[in-house]
Amino acid sequence: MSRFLLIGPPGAGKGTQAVLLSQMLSIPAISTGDIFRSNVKNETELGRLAKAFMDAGDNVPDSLTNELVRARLVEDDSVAGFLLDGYPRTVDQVRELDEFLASRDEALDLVIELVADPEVVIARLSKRATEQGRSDDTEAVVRHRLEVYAEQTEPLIDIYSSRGVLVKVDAIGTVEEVTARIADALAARGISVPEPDSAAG
Ligand code: B4P
Repeated sequence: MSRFLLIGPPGAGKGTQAVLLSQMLSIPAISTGDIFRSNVKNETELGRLAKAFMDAGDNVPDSLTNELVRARLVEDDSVAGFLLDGYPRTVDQVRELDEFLASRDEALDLVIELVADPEVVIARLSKRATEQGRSDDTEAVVRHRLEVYAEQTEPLIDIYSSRGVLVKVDAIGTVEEVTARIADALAARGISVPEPDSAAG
């Protein structure tokens, strides 16, 4: 079992936890947000197309997103497993991912939902705005991102829940506390997670 998805509202800690879990589980973390940000930074054609959507807090169109995830998932390091962070986040993206994984006789093993109160995530992202200056972390844009999450991504929770692969994890607490809760949730499903120190060695 090593095909995972981290899902949750903006600021719930997906990116933060994905980096830690990827090290602990020795699988790549694949973040569509990071891929888009790197394309924006490097001024590629994809970055040029994605930037306006990201700055407004809207999802980048599925036509741009699906293709890049497919390309990433066929890379050698993803064959044995992966941790998706922020993809899929629309019902169409679920369909696309299902089709792709089915073509390899695979499916997601576990979907980890990070549950966080909107006011907490707004506070976290406002802090990040002052630290990193991300253009989509202003309060107005964050509120819009939360609406987009509620409309377009929350329906995925029911989809994965009905498949019996969803686990909910409380994302309020320190980063270490949340990581420990995820590790417990994985352990409860028979997936052992080495301690960060032993995974690093
Ligand atoms: P993402 O990069 O996915 O942005 P995000 O939802 O804010 O998550 P992120 O990983 O950055 O933040 P995290 O919660 O870890 O997407 C950005 C944009 O890209 C989207 O709006 C969209 O335009 C586009 N996009 C991405 N994927 C797409 C897709 N599949 N389809 C269409 N469009 C797509 O952390 C937030 C902050 O909280 C951090 O500063 C962190 O330090 C802090 N934090 C984390 N855990 C904490 C804790 N326990 N306590 C205190 N602070 C914590």
